[in-house]
Amino acid sequence: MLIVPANLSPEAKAKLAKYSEAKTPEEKIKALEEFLSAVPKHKGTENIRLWAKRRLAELREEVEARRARRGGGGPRIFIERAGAGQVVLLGPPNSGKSSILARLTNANPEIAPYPFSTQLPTPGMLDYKDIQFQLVDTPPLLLDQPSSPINNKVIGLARNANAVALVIGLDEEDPANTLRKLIDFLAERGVVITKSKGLVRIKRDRSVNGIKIVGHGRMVNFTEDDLRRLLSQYRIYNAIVEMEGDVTLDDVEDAIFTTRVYKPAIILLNKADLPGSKAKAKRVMKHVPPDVPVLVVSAATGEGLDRLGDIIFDILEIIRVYTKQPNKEPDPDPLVLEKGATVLDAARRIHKDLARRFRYAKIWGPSAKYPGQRVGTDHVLMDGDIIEIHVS
Ligand SMILES: Nc1nc2c(ncn2[C@@H]2O[C@H](COP(=O)(O)OP(=O)(O)OP(=O)(O)O)[C@@H](O)[C@H]2O)c(=O)[nH]1
Ligand SMILES: [Mg+2]
Repeated sequence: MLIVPANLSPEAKAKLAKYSEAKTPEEKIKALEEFLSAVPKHKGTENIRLWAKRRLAELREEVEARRARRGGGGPRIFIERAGAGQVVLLGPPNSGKSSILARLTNANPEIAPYPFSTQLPTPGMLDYKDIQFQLVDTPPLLLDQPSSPINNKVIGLARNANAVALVIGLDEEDPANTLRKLIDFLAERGVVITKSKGLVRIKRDRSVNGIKIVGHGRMVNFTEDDLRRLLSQYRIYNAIVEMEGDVTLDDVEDAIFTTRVYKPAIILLNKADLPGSKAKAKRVMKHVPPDVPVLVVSAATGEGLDRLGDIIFDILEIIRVYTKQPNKEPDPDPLVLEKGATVLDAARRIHKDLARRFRYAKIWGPSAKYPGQRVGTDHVLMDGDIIEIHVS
């Protein structure tokens, strides 16, 4: 996590502000270089200097990659989403990401007893109760080489996904430590996997008069005045600040520099077939963030993996709603909607005209008081519902 030291000189803060205002990678590089030369070297500024250097490396990488692309194509690393949700498998080399994809889907990724066998992301579809989830195998994250260009690409994939699965091998000497490193690694790059942790998003917006606070966040040990004062130090005067969870002033300061995203996550402790792995898994459990589900699995035997679909369904917070025409059977392919979706959301999803011409809907299933209940647009749907929409 980036913590901007309170004793940073006004000059250094101004340079940082310049960085956060910069639009292009080239401008950002210039601002960061100036920032680094304006920060005195001592223990109190160590973290921010490290952050700035890492960010610089990433930006230079980005500029380099763009030049290379202009030079001529090259493989695309982005995987278009498909199915009811995209779940990206993340983890250190050799943890079994490719093996899990191969076990659960039709995909045929390369699997090898040595690290770095996967070079490009590979998607595969996992069948689950009338729907499918897209699993994406990725090249390994190099936790000990923070500025490796592979890392940035994999983080990009994670940011674009609906959820992430962290894959750790129980053959590791200290899997708990690897897991902790992986979670920190993601958090430092703006991918957070627990909701309880404060999430802040700052959207600069000149049309907003002053600082507008939105969301359900709880401000821990600071006031709105403190927030305004902090933002004004970075010359942010007009912005929407969105907060979720327990937010500290440090979280706000972080958000000025990195856009954080929350990704629902599951932890897969793989290679549970190996001797001694169960005891290791127990020790890892003690270090898992409380609201993140964990499965102890084996890609080799399939153990534990039968529960993966249920958990993905759960963390994505979605529901399946089956549509039907009057006097016909329901469509076997359900709509996939967010938990809490209403009849109006379903109508809009089917066709944009449908919402306008809507008269009433009939509902069968979990949300219906009785089969065929007649409801209006506000009716909240539940997983497994069947809906028949009547229009004028
Ligand atoms: N015993 C055992 N070995 C496994 C299991 N899953 C994977 N392996 C082995 O671990 C090695 C690495 O597996 P991969 O699936 O290639 O691992 P990966 O995470 O994709 O590796 P990279 O692509 O290098 O990041 C291979 O030798 C696999 O056969 C498992 O559940 N049990
Ligand atoms: Mg692999």
